[in-house]
Amino acid sequence: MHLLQIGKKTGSAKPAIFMDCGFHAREWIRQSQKFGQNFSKPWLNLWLPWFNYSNYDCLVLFDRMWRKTRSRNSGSSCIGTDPNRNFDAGWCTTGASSNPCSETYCGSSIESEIESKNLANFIRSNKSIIKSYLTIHSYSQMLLFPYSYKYDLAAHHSELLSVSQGAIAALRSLHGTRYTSGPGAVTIYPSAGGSDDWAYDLGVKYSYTFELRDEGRYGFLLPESQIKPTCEETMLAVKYIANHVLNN
Ligand code: ING
Ligand code: ZN
Repeated sequence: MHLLQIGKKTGSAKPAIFMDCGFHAREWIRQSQKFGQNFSKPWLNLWLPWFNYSNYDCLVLFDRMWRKTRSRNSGSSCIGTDPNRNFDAGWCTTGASSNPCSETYCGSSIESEIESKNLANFIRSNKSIIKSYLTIHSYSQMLLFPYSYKYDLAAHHSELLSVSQGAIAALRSLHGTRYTSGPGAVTIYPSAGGSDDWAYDLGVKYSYTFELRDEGRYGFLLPESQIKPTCEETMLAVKYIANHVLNN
C-alpha cells in the first residue's frame, strides 16, 4: 500500500490530515482527486489514494460492482470482507454480517484484512500528529461523522456538526451540489466496524466520511463529465475542515 506525504515534516510537528480513498472497490469516483492539488499548506497531508488497490484488475475483468477486499474465507467459497466493517468500533454488532457471502461481511476478526490492519497501524503509530481522518466513499452526497455503530452522540457532537455544516456550505458554493451531514447512524444507516468511528474513539477528533456524488441516478457509475466538478467541490469541503483543524 502506497501512502503519499504532501508537505514536509518539520521540527515543530505540523498537524497532519490523513485521507484515504478506495475502501470499496466499486466507488471509483473517490480516487480521482488530483495528487497534491493545492496542498502547499501549513499542514501535512497524509494520503492513501488506493486503499483497496488489489481490486482494480479484478473489477475490469470480472465485476465492476465489487465492494469488498479479495481475501479468501476459510470454510466458504465466497471471497472478501467489507473493510469498513472490519475495525474495532462495536465490531459486527449492527449493520454488518458474519456471513462471508454478505457484502457487509465483518471479517473473521477485528482487522483481519491486511488493508485495515495497515491503516490502523499507521494511524496508531502517528496518532500524535494526526488531527483529522477523512475517508472518501460514494455515493449519497453526505458528510458523516461518528457515530455509526451506536446512536449515542459523540462527545464533540456540536463541533463536528458545525464544522460539517460549514464544509458542505463551502462545497455547495461551487456547483450548487447539496449535501446533508450528521452522525452516520441516523444520517445514512447504523453500521458497526467503520474506520471513522474507530479513528474517533482512538482520539482523532475530526473524523469524517464523505459520500460523494451522486444521489443515486448514476450511483457508482458516475459519468466522466462529473469527475472534475466532484473533485473541485470536494476540495473546498476538505479545505474548510483543514482550516478549522489548524485553528483549533
Ligand atoms: N458507505 C459507508 C459504508 O461503509 C459508513 C457508510 C460510514 C458506514 C461510516 C460506517 C461508518 O457502508 C459506503 N458507500 O460504503
Ligand atoms: Zn464505501
